[in-house]
Amino acid sequence: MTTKGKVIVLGGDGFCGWPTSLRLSNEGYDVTIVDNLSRRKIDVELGCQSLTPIETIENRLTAWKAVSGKTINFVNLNVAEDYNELRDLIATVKPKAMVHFAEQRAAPYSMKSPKHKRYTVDNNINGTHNVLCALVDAGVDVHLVHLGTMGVYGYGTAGMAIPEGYLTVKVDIKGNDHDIEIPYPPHPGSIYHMTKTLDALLFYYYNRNDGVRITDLHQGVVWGTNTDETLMHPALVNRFDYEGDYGTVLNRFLVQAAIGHPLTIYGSGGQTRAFIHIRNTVQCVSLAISNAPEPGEKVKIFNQMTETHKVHQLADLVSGLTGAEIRYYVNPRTEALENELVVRNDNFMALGLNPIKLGEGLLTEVIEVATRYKDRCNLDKIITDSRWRKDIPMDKVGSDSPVLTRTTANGHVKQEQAAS
Ligand code: NAD
Ligand code: USQ
Repeated sequence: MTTKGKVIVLGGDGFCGWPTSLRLSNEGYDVTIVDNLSRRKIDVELGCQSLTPIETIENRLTAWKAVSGKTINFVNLNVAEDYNELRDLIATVKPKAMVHFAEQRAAPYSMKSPKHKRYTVDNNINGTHNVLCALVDAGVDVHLVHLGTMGVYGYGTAGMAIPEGYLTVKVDIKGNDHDIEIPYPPHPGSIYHMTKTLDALLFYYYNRNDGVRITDLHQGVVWGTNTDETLMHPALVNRFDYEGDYGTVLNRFLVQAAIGHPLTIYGSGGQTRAFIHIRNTVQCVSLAISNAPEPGEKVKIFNQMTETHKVHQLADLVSGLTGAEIRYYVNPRTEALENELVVRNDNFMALGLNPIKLGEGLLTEVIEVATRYKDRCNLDKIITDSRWRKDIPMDKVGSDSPVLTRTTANGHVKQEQAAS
Protein backbone atom coordinates (compact mmCIF):
# COMPACT_ATOMS: atom_id res chain seq x y z
CA MET A 1 0.00 0.00 0.00
CA THR A 2 1.40 3.43 -0.89
CA THR A 3 1.10 6.00 1.86
CA LYS A 4 2.09 9.64 2.25
CA GLY A 5 4.10 8.59 5.29
CA LYS A 6 3.48 7.87 8.95
CA VAL A 7 1.98 10.39 11.35
CA ILE A 8 1.45 10.08 15.09
CA VAL A 9 -1.48 12.14 16.41
CA LEU A 10 -1.17 12.81 20.15
CA GLY A 11 -4.64 13.56 21.56
CA GLY A 12 -6.32 12.02 18.52
CA ASP A 13 -9.50 11.09 20.42
CA GLY A 14 -10.38 14.74 21.15
CA PHE A 15 -12.54 17.40 19.50
CA CYS A 16 -9.83 18.61 17.09
CA GLY A 17 -7.67 15.47 17.07
CA TRP A 18 -10.35 12.99 15.98
CA PRO A 19 -11.48 14.75 12.76
CA THR A 20 -7.83 15.58 12.00
CA SER A 21 -6.83 11.91 12.33
CA LEU A 22 -9.64 10.91 9.96
CA ARG A 23 -8.65 13.59 7.45
CA LEU A 24 -4.98 12.59 7.50
CA SER A 25 -5.91 8.91 7.13
CA ASN A 26 -8.24 9.79 4.23
CA GLU A 27 -5.42 11.74 2.56
CA GLY A 28 -3.22 8.63 2.63
CA TYR A 29 -1.16 9.06 5.78
CA ASP A 30 -0.57 6.01 7.94
CA VAL A 31 -1.98 7.33 11.24
CA THR A 32 -1.34 6.23 14.82
CA ILE A 33 -3.45 7.89 17.51
CA VAL A 34 -1.95 8.24 21.00
CA ASP A 35 -4.43 9.23 23.72
CA ASN A 36 -4.92 8.39 27.40
CA LEU A 37 -8.67 9.13 27.13
CA SER A 38 -8.33 11.70 29.94
CA ARG A 39 -10.93 13.94 28.29
CA ARG A 40 -13.52 11.16 28.58
CA LYS A 41 -12.59 10.79 32.29
CA ILE A 42 -13.03 14.56 32.79
CA ASP A 43 -16.58 14.16 31.40
CA VAL A 44 -17.22 11.75 34.28
CA GLU A 45 -15.65 14.17 36.81
CA LEU A 46 -17.81 17.05 35.53
CA GLY A 47 -20.97 14.91 35.46
CA CYS A 48 -21.57 15.83 31.85
CA GLN A 49 -20.88 14.35 28.45
CA SER A 50 -20.45 15.32 24.82
CA LEU A 51 -23.78 16.52 23.40
CA THR A 52 -23.21 14.13 20.51
CA PRO A 53 -23.12 10.44 21.48
CA ILE A 54 -19.48 9.58 20.82
CA GLU A 55 -18.50 5.93 20.45
CA THR A 56 -15.60 4.23 22.24
CA ILE A 57 -12.28 4.73 20.46
CA GLU A 58 -12.34 1.05 19.45
CA ASN A 59 -15.78 1.39 17.81
CA ARG A 60 -14.70 4.63 16.12
CA LEU A 61 -11.69 2.91 14.54
CA THR A 62 -13.72 -0.15 13.49
CA ALA A 63 -16.29 2.14 11.81
CA TRP A 64 -13.52 4.05 10.03
CA LYS A 65 -12.04 0.81 8.69
CA ALA A 66 -15.50 -0.25 7.47
CA VAL A 67 -16.25 2.98 5.58
CA SER A 68 -12.77 3.84 4.31
CA GLY A 69 -10.90 0.54 4.21
CA LYS A 70 -8.09 2.29 6.12
CA THR A 71 -6.58 1.32 9.45
CA ILE A 72 -5.79 3.83 12.17
CA ASN A 73 -3.69 2.40 15.02
CA PHE A 74 -4.38 3.36 18.62
CA VAL A 75 -2.00 3.44 21.59
CA ASN A 76 -3.32 4.31 25.06
CA LEU A 77 -0.55 6.10 26.91
CA ASN A 78 -0.12 9.21 29.03
CA VAL A 79 2.22 11.58 27.23
CA ALA A 80 2.94 13.42 30.49
CA GLU A 81 3.88 10.26 32.41
CA ASP A 82 4.74 7.30 30.18
CA TYR A 83 8.02 8.66 28.84
CA ASN A 84 9.76 5.37 27.93
CA GLU A 85 6.71 4.06 26.07
CA LEU A 86 6.43 7.31 24.13
CA ARG A 87 10.13 7.30 23.17
CA ASP A 88 9.98 3.62 22.13
CA LEU A 89 6.85 4.26 20.05
CA ILE A 90 8.59 7.10 18.18
CA ALA A 91 11.68 4.91 17.64
CA THR A 92 9.52 2.04 16.30
CA VAL A 93 7.06 4.00 14.14
CA LYS A 94 9.60 6.57 12.87
CA PRO A 95 6.88 9.00 11.77
CA LYS A 96 7.56 11.88 9.40
CA ALA A 97 5.36 14.11 11.56
CA MET A 98 3.84 14.10 15.02
CA VAL A 99 0.81 16.30 15.73
CA HIS A 100 0.47 17.34 19.38
CA PHE A 101 -3.11 18.00 20.57
CA ALA A 102 -2.66 16.14 23.90
CA GLU A 103 -3.16 18.86 26.49
CA GLN A 104 -5.81 19.98 28.98
CA ARG A 105 -7.32 22.74 26.87
CA ALA A 106 -10.14 24.44 28.79
CA ALA A 107 -9.29 27.75 30.45
CA PRO A 108 -12.23 27.55 32.94
CA TYR A 109 -11.27 23.98 33.92
CA SER A 110 -7.70 25.15 34.54
CA MET A 111 -9.01 27.85 36.94
CA LYS A 112 -11.49 25.72 38.94
CA SER A 113 -9.29 25.01 41.96
CA PRO A 114 -5.63 24.60 42.96
CA LYS A 115 -5.96 20.92 42.03
CA HIS A 116 -7.09 21.82 38.51
CA LYS A 117 -4.36 24.45 38.10
CA ARG A 118 -1.70 21.95 39.12
CA TYR A 119 -3.11 19.18 36.93
CA THR A 120 -3.15 21.48 33.89
CA VAL A 121 0.46 22.59 34.42
CA ASP A 122 1.71 19.05 35.19
CA ASN A 123 -0.12 17.53 32.25
CA ASN A 124 0.65 20.16 29.63
CA ILE A 125 4.22 21.09 30.51
CA ASN A 126 5.43 17.56 31.31
CA GLY A 127 3.62 16.31 28.22
CA THR A 128 5.21 18.81 25.86
CA HIS A 129 8.63 18.39 27.43
CA ASN A 130 8.36 14.59 27.23
CA VAL A 131 7.46 14.86 23.54
CA LEU A 132 10.51 17.02 22.78
CA CYS A 133 12.89 15.01 24.95
CA ALA A 134 11.65 11.73 23.46
CA LEU A 135 12.09 12.99 19.89
CA VAL A 136 15.75 13.75 20.60
CA ASP A 137 16.25 10.57 22.67
CA ALA A 138 14.72 8.36 19.94
CA GLY A 139 17.10 9.91 17.41
CA VAL A 140 14.43 10.24 14.71
CA ASP A 141 14.05 13.43 12.67
CA VAL A 142 10.33 14.13 13.12
CA HIS A 143 8.44 17.33 12.27
CA LEU A 144 6.46 18.30 15.39
CA VAL A 145 3.21 20.18 14.72
CA HIS A 146 1.81 21.63 17.94
CA LEU A 147 -1.63 23.11 18.55
CA GLY A 148 -1.08 26.32 20.45
CA THR A 149 -3.46 29.20 21.00
CA MET A 150 -4.10 32.80 19.96
CA GLY A 151 -4.36 33.46 23.71
CA VAL A 152 -0.55 33.47 24.04
CA TYR A 153 -0.64 36.99 22.57
CA GLY A 154 -3.18 38.23 25.09
CA TYR A 155 -5.75 39.73 22.64
CA GLY A 156 -4.29 43.25 22.95
CA THR A 157 -2.95 44.70 19.73
CA ALA A 158 -1.24 47.97 20.71
CA GLY A 159 -2.86 49.35 17.57
CA MET A 160 -1.28 46.87 15.15
CA ALA A 161 -2.14 43.54 13.62
CA ILE A 162 -0.79 40.62 15.67
CA PRO A 163 2.09 39.12 13.67
CA GLU A 164 2.76 35.39 13.36
CA GLY A 165 4.85 34.65 16.44
CA TYR A 166 7.74 37.04 15.96
CA LEU A 167 8.02 40.79 16.34
CA THR A 168 10.68 43.08 14.92
CA VAL A 169 11.62 45.77 17.44
CA LYS A 170 14.02 48.69 17.23
CA VAL A 171 16.72 48.89 19.90
CA ASP A 172 19.08 51.74 20.50
CA ILE A 173 22.68 50.48 20.44
CA LYS A 174 25.22 53.24 21.04
CA GLY A 175 22.92 55.86 19.57
CA ASN A 176 22.02 53.83 16.47
CA ASP A 177 18.70 52.08 15.80
CA HIS A 178 18.98 48.36 15.15
CA ASP A 179 16.15 45.98 14.17
CA ILE A 180 16.00 42.74 16.12
CA GLU A 181 13.43 39.96 15.89
CA ILE A 182 12.06 38.62 19.18
CA PRO A 183 9.33 36.13 20.05
CA TYR A 184 6.08 38.12 20.51
CA PRO A 185 5.77 38.96 24.24
CA PRO A 186 3.59 36.36 25.99
CA HIS A 187 0.50 37.59 27.81
CA PRO A 188 -1.52 34.60 29.07
CA GLY A 189 -4.98 35.14 30.57
CA SER A 190 -5.44 31.81 32.38
CA ILE A 191 -3.36 28.95 33.76
CA TYR A 192 -4.22 26.98 30.61
CA HIS A 193 -3.06 29.80 28.33
CA MET A 194 0.08 30.16 30.49
CA THR A 195 1.01 26.53 29.76
CA LYS A 196 0.93 27.36 26.05
CA THR A 197 3.35 30.27 26.51
CA LEU A 198 5.67 27.91 28.45
CA ASP A 199 5.34 25.33 25.64
CA ALA A 200 6.60 28.01 23.26
CA LEU A 201 9.79 28.46 25.32
CA LEU A 202 10.37 24.70 25.29
CA PHE A 203 10.03 24.73 21.49
CA TYR A 204 12.44 27.65 21.20
CA TYR A 205 15.05 25.79 23.27
CA TYR A 206 14.80 22.35 21.63
CA ASN A 207 14.78 23.92 18.18
CA ARG A 208 17.95 25.89 18.86
CA ASN A 209 19.78 23.25 20.89
CA ASP A 210 18.78 20.02 19.14
CA GLY A 211 17.50 21.21 15.79
CA VAL A 212 14.01 19.77 16.34
CA ARG A 213 11.81 20.92 13.43
CA ILE A 214 8.67 22.47 14.87
CA THR A 215 5.54 24.25 13.65
CA ASP A 216 3.47 25.92 16.39
CA LEU A 217 -0.10 26.72 15.33
CA HIS A 218 -1.63 29.59 17.29
CA GLN A 219 -5.25 28.64 16.90
CA GLY A 220 -8.33 30.75 17.66
CA VAL A 221 -11.60 29.51 19.21
CA VAL A 222 -12.86 26.52 17.20
CA TRP A 223 -16.54 26.26 16.28
CA GLY A 224 -18.64 23.75 14.33
CA THR A 225 -18.68 20.00 14.73
CA ASN A 226 -18.84 18.00 11.48
CA THR A 227 -16.16 17.44 8.86
CA ASP A 228 -16.47 15.46 5.60
CA GLU A 229 -15.05 12.38 7.33
CA THR A 230 -17.06 12.50 10.59
CA LEU A 231 -20.20 12.58 8.43
CA MET A 232 -19.29 9.30 6.73
CA HIS A 233 -20.80 7.13 9.52
CA PRO A 234 -22.79 7.84 12.72
CA ALA A 235 -20.08 6.11 14.79
CA LEU A 236 -17.55 8.69 13.55
CA VAL A 237 -19.47 11.62 15.08
CA ASN A 238 -17.22 14.26 16.65
CA ARG A 239 -17.48 15.25 20.31
CA PHE A 240 -19.41 18.45 21.02
CA ASP A 241 -18.82 20.36 24.26
CA TYR A 242 -21.44 22.82 25.49
CA GLU A 243 -21.06 22.97 29.28
CA GLY A 244 -19.47 25.79 31.24
CA ASP A 245 -15.85 24.61 31.17
CA TYR A 246 -15.16 22.99 27.79
CA GLY A 247 -17.92 24.49 25.67
CA THR A 248 -16.52 27.34 23.59
CA VAL A 249 -18.51 30.50 23.12
CA LEU A 250 -20.09 30.19 19.66
CA ASN A 251 -20.90 26.48 19.98
CA ARG A 252 -22.39 27.23 23.40
CA PHE A 253 -24.61 29.99 21.99
CA LEU A 254 -25.83 27.67 19.21
CA VAL A 255 -26.72 24.92 21.70
CA GLN A 256 -28.32 27.42 24.09
CA ALA A 257 -30.50 28.66 21.22
CA ALA A 258 -31.49 25.08 20.34
CA ILE A 259 -32.53 24.19 23.91
CA GLY A 260 -34.24 27.50 24.76
CA HIS A 261 -31.62 28.73 27.26
CA PRO A 262 -30.70 32.44 27.19
CA LEU A 263 -27.39 33.18 25.47
CA THR A 264 -24.77 33.61 28.21
CA ILE A 265 -22.70 36.73 27.52
CA TYR A 266 -20.00 37.27 30.17
CA GLY A 267 -19.62 40.91 31.19
CA SER A 268 -20.36 43.31 28.36
CA GLY A 269 -19.69 41.00 25.42
CA GLY A 270 -17.12 43.49 24.15
CA GLN A 271 -14.37 40.84 24.15
CA THR A 272 -13.04 40.25 20.61
CA ARG A 273 -11.65 36.80 19.83
CA ALA A 274 -10.33 35.00 16.76
CA PHE A 275 -12.37 32.08 15.35
CA ILE A 276 -11.90 29.12 13.04
CA HIS A 277 -14.27 26.40 11.86
CA ILE A 278 -13.30 22.78 12.64
CA ARG A 279 -13.14 22.04 8.88
CA ASN A 280 -10.46 24.70 8.56
CA THR A 281 -8.62 23.27 11.59
CA VAL A 282 -8.17 19.91 9.85
CA GLN A 283 -7.15 21.63 6.61
CA CYS A 284 -4.56 23.77 8.42
CA VAL A 285 -2.94 20.80 10.17
CA SER A 286 -2.67 18.97 6.85
CA LEU A 287 -1.12 22.07 5.23
CA ALA A 288 1.34 22.42 8.12
CA ILE A 289 2.46 18.79 7.76
CA SER A 290 3.05 19.21 4.01
CA ASN A 291 5.07 22.38 4.55
CA ALA A 292 7.58 21.25 7.15
CA PRO A 293 10.44 23.51 8.24
CA GLU A 294 13.81 22.83 6.63
CA PRO A 295 16.60 21.42 8.83
CA GLY A 296 18.05 24.30 10.86
CA GLU A 297 14.98 26.51 10.35
CA LYS A 298 13.64 28.38 13.41
CA VAL A 299 10.26 27.40 14.91
CA LYS A 300 7.56 28.16 12.33
CA ILE A 301 4.62 29.96 13.90
CA PHE A 302 1.30 30.25 12.04
CA ASN A 303 -1.81 32.05 13.27
CA GLN A 304 -4.57 29.50 12.69
CA MET A 305 -7.74 31.60 12.51
CA THR A 306 -9.99 32.99 9.81
CA GLU A 307 -11.95 35.90 11.36
CA THR A 308 -12.45 37.93 14.53
CA HIS A 309 -15.71 38.80 16.27
CA LYS A 310 -16.95 40.42 19.44
CA VAL A 311 -18.87 38.11 21.75
CA HIS A 312 -22.01 40.30 21.65
CA GLN A 313 -21.91 40.28 17.82
CA LEU A 314 -22.03 36.48 17.93
CA ALA A 315 -24.93 36.59 20.37
CA ASP A 316 -26.78 39.08 18.14
CA LEU A 317 -26.19 36.85 15.12
CA VAL A 318 -27.46 33.69 16.86
CA SER A 319 -30.38 35.56 18.42
CA GLY A 320 -31.28 37.03 15.02
CA LEU A 321 -31.31 33.54 13.49
CA THR A 322 -33.24 31.83 16.26
CA GLY A 323 -35.00 34.46 18.39
CA ALA A 324 -33.00 33.39 21.46
CA GLU A 325 -32.98 35.68 24.51
CA ILE A 326 -29.65 37.32 25.38
CA ARG A 327 -28.56 37.67 29.04
CA TYR A 328 -25.46 39.18 30.62
CA TYR A 329 -23.65 37.40 33.47
CA VAL A 330 -20.96 38.58 35.86
CA ASN A 331 -17.79 37.67 34.01
CA PRO A 332 -16.14 34.75 35.84
CA ARG A 333 -12.83 35.63 34.13
CA THR A 334 -10.35 38.45 34.65
CA GLU A 335 -10.18 39.77 31.10
CA ALA A 336 -10.57 43.13 29.38
CA LEU A 337 -14.14 44.38 29.19
CA GLU A 338 -13.58 45.44 25.57
CA ASN A 339 -10.75 44.80 23.15
CA GLU A 340 -10.02 45.15 19.46
CA LEU A 341 -8.17 42.33 17.71
CA VAL A 342 -6.56 42.34 14.29
CA VAL A 343 -4.58 39.23 13.40
CA ARG A 344 -2.35 38.32 10.47
CA ASN A 345 -2.81 34.88 8.93
CA ASP A 346 -0.72 35.37 5.77
CA ASN A 347 1.18 32.09 6.20
CA PHE A 348 -1.85 29.81 5.89
CA MET A 349 -3.46 32.02 3.24
CA ALA A 350 -0.28 31.69 1.15
CA LEU A 351 -0.44 27.90 1.54
CA GLY A 352 -4.00 27.81 0.13
CA LEU A 353 -6.29 27.92 3.17
CA ASN A 354 -9.94 28.39 2.10
CA PRO A 355 -11.44 30.32 5.02
CA ILE A 356 -14.87 29.14 6.10
CA LYS A 357 -16.50 32.27 7.46
CA LEU A 358 -19.49 32.46 9.76
CA GLY A 359 -22.38 31.95 7.41
CA GLU A 360 -25.95 30.98 8.01
CA GLY A 361 -25.46 27.55 6.44
CA LEU A 362 -22.89 26.29 8.90
CA LEU A 363 -24.51 27.98 11.89
CA THR A 364 -27.76 26.25 11.00
CA GLU A 365 -25.94 22.93 10.64
CA VAL A 366 -24.68 23.22 14.24
CA ILE A 367 -28.15 24.22 15.49
CA GLU A 368 -29.57 21.13 13.75
CA VAL A 369 -27.02 18.86 15.45
CA ALA A 370 -27.76 20.51 18.81
CA THR A 371 -31.51 20.14 18.30
CA ARG A 372 -31.14 16.46 17.37
CA TYR A 373 -29.31 15.69 20.63
CA LYS A 374 -30.89 18.25 22.96
CA ASP A 375 -32.33 15.55 25.23
CA ARG A 376 -28.73 14.67 26.14
CA CYS A 377 -28.09 18.22 27.36
CA ASN A 378 -27.63 18.66 31.12
CA LEU A 379 -29.14 22.09 31.85
CA ASP A 380 -27.43 22.26 35.26
CA LYS A 381 -24.04 22.34 33.54
CA ILE A 382 -24.61 25.32 31.24
CA ILE A 383 -23.48 27.93 33.79
CA THR A 384 -19.86 27.49 34.84
CA ASP A 385 -18.92 27.29 38.52
CA SER A 386 -15.32 28.20 37.66
CA ARG A 387 -14.03 31.70 38.51
CA TRP A 388 -10.63 33.28 37.91
CA ARG A 389 -10.53 34.62 41.49
CA LYS A 390 -12.43 33.85 44.66
CA ASP A 391 -13.68 37.45 44.99
CA ILE A 392 -15.60 37.27 41.70
CA PRO A 393 -19.26 36.65 42.55
CA MET A 394 -20.93 33.53 41.16
CA ASP A 395 -23.79 34.55 38.85
CA LYS A 396 -26.23 31.82 37.83
CA VAL A 397 -29.10 34.17 36.95
CA GLY A 398 -27.77 36.96 34.71
CA SER A 399 -29.50 40.21 33.84
CA ASP A 400 -30.82 42.24 30.91
CA SER A 401 -27.97 44.73 30.75
CA PRO A 402 -24.19 44.42 30.32
CA VAL A 403 -22.09 43.87 33.44
CA LEU A 404 -19.12 46.24 33.60
CA THR A 405 -15.92 45.19 35.33
CA ARG A 406 -13.38 47.41 37.01
CA THR A 407 -10.33 46.59 39.07
CA THR A 408 -10.11 48.34 42.43
CA ALA A 409 -6.97 49.88 43.93
CA ASN A 410 -6.10 46.66 45.80
CA GLY A 411 -6.38 44.74 42.56
CA HIS A 412 -9.75 43.17 43.33
CA VAL A 413 -12.33 42.87 40.61
CA LYS A 414 -15.65 44.73 40.97
CA GLN A 415 -18.48 43.97 38.57
CA GLU A 416 -21.29 46.48 38.18
CA GLN A 417 -24.51 46.56 36.21
CA ALA A 418 -24.52 49.10 33.38
CA ALA A 419 -27.15 51.81 33.79
CA SER A 420 -30.00 50.73 31.54
P1 NAD B 1 -9.81 17.92 23.70
O1 NAD B 1 -9.74 18.00 25.18
O2 NAD B 1 -11.11 17.59 23.06
O3 NAD B 1 -8.73 16.86 23.16
C1 NAD B 1 -7.47 16.67 23.76
C2 NAD B 1 -7.17 15.18 23.72
O4 NAD B 1 -5.88 14.96 24.30
C3 NAD B 1 -8.18 14.36 24.52
O5 NAD B 1 -8.64 13.28 23.76
C4 NAD B 1 -7.39 13.91 25.77
O6 NAD B 1 -7.83 12.66 26.24
C5 NAD B 1 -5.96 13.87 25.22
N1 NAD B 1 -4.93 14.09 26.25
C6 NAD B 1 -4.84 15.13 27.14
N2 NAD B 1 -3.76 14.96 27.91
C7 NAD B 1 -3.15 13.82 27.51
C8 NAD B 1 -1.99 13.11 27.95
N3 NAD B 1 -1.25 13.54 28.98
N4 NAD B 1 -1.63 11.97 27.31
C9 NAD B 1 -2.38 11.51 26.27
N5 NAD B 1 -3.49 12.12 25.82
C10 NAD B 1 -3.88 13.26 26.44
O7 NAD B 1 -9.25 19.31 23.14
P2 NAD B 1 -9.34 19.92 21.65
O8 NAD B 1 -10.41 20.91 21.62
O9 NAD B 1 -9.33 18.82 20.66
O10 NAD B 1 -7.96 20.71 21.60
C11 NAD B 1 -6.79 20.07 21.10
C12 NAD B 1 -5.63 21.06 21.14
O11 NAD B 1 -5.96 22.20 20.35
C13 NAD B 1 -5.32 21.56 22.54
O12 NAD B 1 -3.94 21.54 22.78
C14 NAD B 1 -5.85 22.96 22.56
O13 NAD B 1 -5.07 23.78 23.37
C15 NAD B 1 -5.78 23.37 21.10
N6 NAD B 1 -6.82 24.36 20.77
C16 NAD B 1 -8.15 24.04 20.86
C17 NAD B 1 -9.11 25.00 20.56
C18 NAD B 1 -10.59 24.74 20.69
O14 NAD B 1 -11.38 25.70 20.54
N7 NAD B 1 -11.02 23.51 20.91
C19 NAD B 1 -8.71 26.29 20.16
C20 NAD B 1 -7.35 26.58 20.07
C21 NAD B 1 -6.42 25.60 20.38
N1 USQ C 1 -17.66 33.75 26.79
C1 USQ C 1 -18.92 34.30 27.01
N2 USQ C 1 -19.93 33.45 27.31
C2 USQ C 1 -19.77 32.10 27.37
C3 USQ C 1 -18.50 31.55 27.12
C4 USQ C 1 -17.46 32.41 26.84
O1 USQ C 1 -19.11 35.51 26.96
O2 USQ C 1 -20.76 31.39 27.63
C5 USQ C 1 -16.54 34.65 26.42
C6 USQ C 1 -15.33 34.51 27.33
O3 USQ C 1 -15.43 35.36 28.46
C7 USQ C 1 -14.19 34.88 26.39
C8 USQ C 1 -14.67 34.44 25.03
O4 USQ C 1 -16.08 34.26 25.14
O5 USQ C 1 -14.03 36.28 26.36
C9 USQ C 1 -14.04 33.15 24.52
O6 USQ C 1 -14.24 32.12 25.48
P1 USQ C 1 -14.18 30.58 25.04
O7 USQ C 1 -14.54 29.76 26.24
O8 USQ C 1 -14.95 30.37 23.80
O9 USQ C 1 -12.64 30.41 24.64
P2 USQ C 1 -11.32 30.33 25.51
O10 USQ C 1 -11.58 30.18 26.95
O11 USQ C 1 -10.43 31.45 25.09
O12 USQ C 1 -10.67 28.96 25.03
C10 USQ C 1 -10.91 28.37 23.75
C11 USQ C 1 -10.38 26.94 23.81
C12 USQ C 1 -8.87 26.98 24.06
C13 USQ C 1 -8.22 27.83 22.98
C14 USQ C 1 -8.81 29.24 22.93
C15 USQ C 1 -8.32 30.01 21.72
O13 USQ C 1 -11.04 26.23 24.84
O14 USQ C 1 -8.36 25.65 24.01
O15 USQ C 1 -6.82 27.93 23.24
O16 USQ C 1 -10.25 29.11 22.75
S1 USQ C 1 -8.20 31.74 22.07
O17 USQ C 1 -9.46 32.20 22.66
O18 USQ C 1 -7.95 32.40 20.79
O19 USQ C 1 -7.12 31.94 23.00
